[in-house]
Amino acid sequence: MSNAPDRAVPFSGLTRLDHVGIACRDLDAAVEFYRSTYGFEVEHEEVNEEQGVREAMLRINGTDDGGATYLQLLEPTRPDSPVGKFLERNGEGVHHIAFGTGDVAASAAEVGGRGVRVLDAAPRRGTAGSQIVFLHPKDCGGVLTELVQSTR
Ligand code: MC0
Repeated sequence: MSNAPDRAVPFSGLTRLDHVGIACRDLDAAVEFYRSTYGFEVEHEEVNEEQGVREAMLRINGTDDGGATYLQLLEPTRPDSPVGKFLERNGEGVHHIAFGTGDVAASAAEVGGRGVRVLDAAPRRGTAGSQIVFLHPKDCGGVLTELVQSTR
């Protein structure tokens, strides 16, 4: 079977898995688990008050398009944030996946044009100065999905 894109489907501009976001209650403990169990190191850490998270990016590998793939560990800064509510309902675990693109506004418009609800009217600031939009999990098979234009 060929992996070539089906050109009957308009190109979304998505080129890689940028990261998997994991909700945790204690960021330092989660970082230590991934470091001591797998040897993954933190490349970047920050607080994003708009999103209500303290987060750490652990680089897993580089990719052909010059980007990279990460685990993103997310600790809520307040209980009424998306990650805070997720933890309350589900406990710790996978919170979202994020696909990388060179043009997040164009990719969001493409995907939105196919009937998927885009949760952000304009891209917001994500990790390390990236531009991000979220897609509604109910339109994505139950998976909260982020599109990210990374600066890395
Ligand atoms: C909620 N739902 C999820 C979900 N969060 N389903 C799958 N994965 C998730 N992470 C489901 C709930 O179970 C519920 O289903 C329904 O969606 C409504 O959830 P809710 O929490 O009661 O309602 P809302 O509408 O207030 O919030 C859900 C929504 C929100 C996805 C719209 O969390 C949101 O806007 N998220 C995007 C922003 C975000 O997550 N930021 C944190 C990461 P039922 O069946 O019970 O109705 S920030 C980040 O990651 C940045 C730093 C970065 O990457 O750089």
